[in-house]
Amino acid sequence: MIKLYLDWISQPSRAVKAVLDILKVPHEVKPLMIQYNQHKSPEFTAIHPLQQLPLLQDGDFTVAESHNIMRYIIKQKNISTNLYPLTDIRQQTRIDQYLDYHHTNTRRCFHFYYSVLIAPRKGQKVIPEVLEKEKYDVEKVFQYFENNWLKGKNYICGDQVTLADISACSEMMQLDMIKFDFKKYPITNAWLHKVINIPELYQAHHVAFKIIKKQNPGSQFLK
Ligand SMILES: N[C@@H](CCC(=O)N[C@@H](CS)C(=O)NCC(=O)O)C(=O)O
Repeated sequence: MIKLYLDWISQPSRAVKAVLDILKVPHEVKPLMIQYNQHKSPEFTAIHPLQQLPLLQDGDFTVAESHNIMRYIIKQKNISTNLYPLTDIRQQTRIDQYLDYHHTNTRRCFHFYYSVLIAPRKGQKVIPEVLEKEKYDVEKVFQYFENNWLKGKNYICGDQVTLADISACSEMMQLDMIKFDFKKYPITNAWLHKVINIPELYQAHHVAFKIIKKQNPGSQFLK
């Protein structure tokens, strides 16, 4: 049985979990909590020296990096899905284009969330200029979604939900914990509602929503 190591608070972990559930791939969840350094245990380090989540183990084969894990599952099991259509090279390339962009752009949401919510809790000093820059970077990503990725389209890569939407939505939802004003970006906000309401993705956010409920009880995404 495939094993998926994850932390429910981790954005890429939630995205992979949702994809496995959407595709109905049997797997066993191995939850680890980064806040308690469980990903740094000797046992986990032996499997994944980079000590990062998510991680997938398929027998004796270990697969790291969320986007890589998603594509591995689809290719390895030869699954026919609009999430990443194996027979349409152009659509695959569009999806990969977003997934590559994600790491150095959308992922910046994490840095801003961390500085606002986590760093102060850990007693780490947040430099105001750095925070300002992180906020600016996130706003730039949202502007790019509004004016490019989602312009005139239902989803990032066209009319169908793909891995791109799942990964992006999971990352952006973290900002709901710090009361980010999504409504400033109406196209992106409407798209976020569509994507997060995919039942498997909503379910993968069950722990995230507990935090959102506490930090941002007025959240538009709570049910
Ligand atoms: N590019 C990686 C990012 C993985 C990543 O940054 N995971 C974080 C949690 S969201 C982690 O494991 N952090 C623990 C650490 O770096 O100590 C992916 O997409 O899987």
